[in-house]
Amino acid sequence: MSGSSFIPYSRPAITDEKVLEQSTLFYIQMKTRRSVRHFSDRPVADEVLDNIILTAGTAPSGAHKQPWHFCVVRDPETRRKIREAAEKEEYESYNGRMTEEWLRDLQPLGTVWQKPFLEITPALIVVFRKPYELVDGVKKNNYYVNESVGLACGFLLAAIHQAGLVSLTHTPSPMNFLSKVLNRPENEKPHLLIPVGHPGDGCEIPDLHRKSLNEIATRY
Ligand code: IYR
Repeated sequence: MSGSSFIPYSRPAITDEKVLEQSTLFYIQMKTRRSVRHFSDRPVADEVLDNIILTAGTAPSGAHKQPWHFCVVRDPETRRKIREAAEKEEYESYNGRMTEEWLRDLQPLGTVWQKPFLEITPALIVVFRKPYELVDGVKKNNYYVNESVGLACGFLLAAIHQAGLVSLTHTPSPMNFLSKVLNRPENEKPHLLIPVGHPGDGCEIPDLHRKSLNEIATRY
């Protein structure tokens, strides 16, 4: 017995011209995605966040283990705790833990240890990775967990952008405080903290440039 069962799969018939058009349109859409740090408090519906997370859950994963968990945090008191703990760590990072080179590299982004957006946005999505599952107290291994969760986060960011919203990939370091504040089980490790919402009035982003195709790709 192979233990597998297969079902037919195909995509709708499509011309080469349409493939080109769709790939172009998607690129045009995605290239306007930017990380923002200045959010408004305009609400976002639960259903929107559900769709975004469902999209992230369509990512491929090692042995299809789907080793991720997404926490949607709206509760003000929980967010106050997250901000307090994140800023405590970030203060230490910006004042001694990060190297001079690192701080210089961050200068164009204008980042600082203060993280008001953690309380301003309508929601935070905290992504956890699951190195293993706990089934009746027994550890079951997951595979390529970082790769899988990275892919899911990519899908998540694309879905946020496609919905017309903005986000930030925030990595307070270390971020084990998130396990505690959100009371997560021992087999979940915090991976990324993603504030989601609309840009604030007068929002500005650094004038960054993306590498050209030739810089990021080689044809053989
Ligand atoms: N985690 C810090 C510092 C930081 C690090 C990198 I690498 C960035 O691309 C941006 C920020 C912070 O969130 O401010």
